[in-house]
Amino acid sequence: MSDFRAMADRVRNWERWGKDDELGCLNLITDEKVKQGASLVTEGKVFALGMDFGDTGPQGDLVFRRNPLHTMTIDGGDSRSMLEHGQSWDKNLRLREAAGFMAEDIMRYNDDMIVMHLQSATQWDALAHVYYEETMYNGYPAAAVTSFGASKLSIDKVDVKGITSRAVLLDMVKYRGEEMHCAHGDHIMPDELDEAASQQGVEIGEGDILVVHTGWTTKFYATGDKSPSAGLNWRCAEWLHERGVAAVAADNSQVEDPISDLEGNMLPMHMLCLRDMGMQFGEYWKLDALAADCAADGRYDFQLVAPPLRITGAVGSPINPIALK
Ligand code: UVW
Repeated sequence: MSDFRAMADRVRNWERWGKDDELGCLNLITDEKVKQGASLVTEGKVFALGMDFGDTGPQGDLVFRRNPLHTMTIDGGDSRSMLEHGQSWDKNLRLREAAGFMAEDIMRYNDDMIVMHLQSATQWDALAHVYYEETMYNGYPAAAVTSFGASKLSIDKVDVKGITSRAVLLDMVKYRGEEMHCAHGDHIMPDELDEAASQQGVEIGEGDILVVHTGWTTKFYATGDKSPSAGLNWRCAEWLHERGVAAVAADNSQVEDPISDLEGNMLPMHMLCLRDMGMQFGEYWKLDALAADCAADGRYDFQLVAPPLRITGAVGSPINPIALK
């Protein structure tokens, strides 16, 4: 744990962008960086990186996170049976009557709703998502998150940044020569990130978003297997800090390996990145088509557009990130 503590001290960004800052490393995305990202769109290729939100999603039988529950609140059956019973299904009935329209309207509609864990599939973790020793990023107290939501570091605070920038994909499946995914337990180490970048001929610069392909979603869609793949080892936190990465995303469940090699610290990279550095995590991104295209054209950088939903006080947001080349 002493190595972890020492690294936490080295990478901590508290007050780097002011004592009231709630954006963290997204501050590194400058106007120039946004323009650089946009300049990478040269071919009109679009990759939607979101998984499906529904009962075929990646959640297993953990009680604290389930796949979304989607239900219809009105459909054709309702309007037919309401009309049969002399009721109007028309939500604008009073307005139409006030406007003098008395004839039954021909318009019909369907509505639906969803009940979901915001972290159940493709998502951003907000900086309020994790903490240790009762303190979150920039020194905000953990008590700023209550059952009413997060009054600090919630996901709706970061929408001012887009979130869009130049992004770089590091394909660890290709680098390791795996057929489908990087096996769980074999943590991805910082020197492998360097070697993969150099093999791909790409550099990671300040303000870039790093996207890591571990093959987890490829395996999930091919086999239905929800067990983990490898993730980044927590020592990669300093690698991200040194390069000025603005945010990191992966196709696995937690970016980092779900079993760390640190006793008493289940998710050390979450602690270092989200809490000490102020770096958001993107999880469950669907990267197989993008990775295949990058391998085919040899270009591993692109524009990423991944805005969170403005869910007030939320500690995460479902998203459908878009990569453009
Ligand atoms: C935790 O499990 C705390 O976080 P996530 O899976 O959203 O990264």
